[in-house]
Amino acid sequence: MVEYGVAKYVLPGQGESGDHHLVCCNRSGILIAAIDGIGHGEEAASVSKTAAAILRNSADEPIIWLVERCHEKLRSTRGVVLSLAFVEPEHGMMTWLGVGNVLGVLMRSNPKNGNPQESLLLRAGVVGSQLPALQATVIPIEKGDTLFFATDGIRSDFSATLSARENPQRAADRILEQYRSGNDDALVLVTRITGVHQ
Ligand SMILES: [Mn+2]
Repeated sequence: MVEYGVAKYVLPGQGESGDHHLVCCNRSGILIAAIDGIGHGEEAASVSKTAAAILRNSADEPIIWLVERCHEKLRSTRGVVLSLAFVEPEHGMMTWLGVGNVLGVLMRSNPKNGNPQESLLLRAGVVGSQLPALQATVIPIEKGDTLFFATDGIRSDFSATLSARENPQRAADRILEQYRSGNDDALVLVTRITGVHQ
């Protein structure tokens, strides 16, 4: 139902990345997340892994509930910023939501109104310390539509070069190579919707 690729950059001198991703199937769809633990190094990695585990363990819940749950569980930590999407192939719908600055872009495989690109509305805040009012957006999706998530170790102008045709893993590798800032961990997650029942 989806095909995805991921590329990661770990800041030199750090043992592991503070950025994590999740692509996980549940009964009604696919939960997709990119998470950036505040700061970098081991502590950031541990917080973002905790967030990923919370999402995975409750993947059947609505995404607003999931973010609230992460917020409660991460209160004693430095927190994370994250973007989440829930794809429902059965209904041809995607719900997405972002807190902080993990950029989200959807590239349409078959743009009908001339604009192939939609951007995720991000709300300023940190999950675990400053949760904004949460509002998720629901948009229709079609086969071939491709979702890009990139943490802030990737320069935001990456969105000018996206295509719904490029192989997801190749796209993730290319974006990381061309747009990583080099002074932060970086993660690019590219997910293509390969099937929608309509
Ligand atoms: Mn970062």
